[in-house]
This record gives sequence, C-alpha cells and structure tokens, in this order.
Amino acid sequence: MGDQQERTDGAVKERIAPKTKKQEPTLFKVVLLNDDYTTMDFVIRVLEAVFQKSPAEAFRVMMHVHLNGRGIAGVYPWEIAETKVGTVTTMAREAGYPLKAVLEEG
Ligand code: TYC
Repeated sequence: MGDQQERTDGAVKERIAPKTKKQEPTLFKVVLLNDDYTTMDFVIRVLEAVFQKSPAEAFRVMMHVHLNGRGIAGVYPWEIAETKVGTVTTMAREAGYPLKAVLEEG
C-alpha cells in the first residue's frame, strides 16, 4: 500500500455531498447588430451555418435585425455563446463585412 493511501480496514469511506438544488447554467443571448454594409444574404448564411436556423427562420431573424437594429440569433451557455460570437466575427471579417455579434446575459 502506498504512503498516500489511508488504511481503513476495509471500511468504505463515503462522503455524501449535501443535497443542493441543481443550478441551471447561466445562459447568454448572442445578439446580432444591424449595419449598412453587410449583405442580407451573408447574414442569412451566418444564421444558417452558425445558429442552425432554417432558411425561413434565418430570413425572419435577419429582417428583424435589419428593421429593429438588433435581434437574438441564439441563446447558449457562456462558452458556446462566446465561441459563436468569435465564429461570426471571423466569418464576417474574412468576407470583408463589419457585421457584429455581442453577448447579453440572461
Ligand atoms: N442592413 C443590412 C442591409 O440592408 C442587412 C443586415 C441585416 C446587416 C442584419 C446586418 O445583422 C444584420 N444590407
């Protein structure tokens, strides 16, 4: 038996965590912002590729952002939301568009 190992004479030590109510992970909205230069087609493509929207839903969200200035592309736990913002930004810059996505808690 290694030095680190405790001798328990075969007894099984259990430490039962106190029952706490399971916390829901905090969710973050990925919000798309309107601009005058990104094409409607590109925004639709991003919504389909990054946010798994159907063509009809992608069109609806894009038009909402176009008309209202901003709109929710999706709601995710922090790491996923953050990654999606990065993916949108990379795709947009590579295509030469200023499209912006931001995170919002809640
Ligand atoms: N306003 C853009 C245009 O008229 C389209 C657009 C929609 C851009 C949504 C960004 O997040 C956006 N070409």
